[in-house]
Amino acid sequence: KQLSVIGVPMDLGQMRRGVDMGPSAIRYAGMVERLEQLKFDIEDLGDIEIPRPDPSAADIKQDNLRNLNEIAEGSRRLAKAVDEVIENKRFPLVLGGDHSIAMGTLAGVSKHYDNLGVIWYDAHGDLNTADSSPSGNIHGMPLAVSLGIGHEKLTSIHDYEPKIKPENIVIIGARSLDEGERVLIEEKGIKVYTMHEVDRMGMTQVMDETVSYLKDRTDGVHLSLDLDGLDPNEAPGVGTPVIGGLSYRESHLAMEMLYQSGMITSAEFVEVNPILDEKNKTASVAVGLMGSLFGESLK
Ligand code: DIR
Ligand code: MN
Ligand code: MN
Ligand code: MN
Repeated sequence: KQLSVIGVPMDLGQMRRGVDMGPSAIRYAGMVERLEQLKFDIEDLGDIEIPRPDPSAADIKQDNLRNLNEIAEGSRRLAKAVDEVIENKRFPLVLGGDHSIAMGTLAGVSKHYDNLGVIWYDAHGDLNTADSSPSGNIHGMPLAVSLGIGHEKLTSIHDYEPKIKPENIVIIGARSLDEGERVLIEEKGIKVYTMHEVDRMGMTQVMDETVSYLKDRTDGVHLSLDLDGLDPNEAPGVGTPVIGGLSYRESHLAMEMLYQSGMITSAEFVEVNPILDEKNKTASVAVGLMGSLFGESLK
């Protein structure tokens, strides 16, 4: 299998500095070596250049959309790069950076599918708009934007919209949803496995259902994995930790079952912040999860 890695040193979608070093932290944790052991032909395309915001305007919010223009431009560049990787028949593996980058990733990926599925592994729904957002942070909005809901500068990235359909989304690990996000989930009929369902059903059933749900209706599935989906004890290096999260073992099981399904056609690992981390633990967890996603533990 041929795999292309793209780093996105983006930290403008939220308030904590340091998440722009996520791609370096993940590489330093041994990603390439780990995946090469699985006989991947892996090329690292390096990092996308992210525009620097005007320092005098650094925390001015435009319509409750902090750093809107810079994030839109960075996302356009990412979309282009991801599009090209798929054009070359390679698997795109994107390293964040904050979760706002998913707008660019999905823009580049979904062009190639009629019905792209999305697994959103996250403590949050990332379904806010400028109107519903309590923070003005765009990393809380990429899933809504990809549905075509949000500022036109974001929904129009890569010149088409929407990128995805609500019935092709599965959110796993949610435990911090804002009011507007709950309304959107209900209204659009988005499938969500909160921590309540994971606790009651167990990860095995959650993933069995997720795989059979997406198998019937999609022609490709993107995994967008926010490390804050995991419990902060296992993944402390994230900007918005929420207690009571998915365990290390549950997460490995989920990745192993996705590997067995054979359905994942692109992936991204986001929100790793080495400044908030303990000895690069969170990046190491990310690399371990990549190992399972790409078939490591079944060899
Ligand atoms: C919150 C936090 N819902 C917001 N979102 C985060 O600012 O919109 N997403 N942290 O990963
Ligand atoms: Mn997120
Ligand atoms: Mn499409
Ligand atoms: Mn999150």
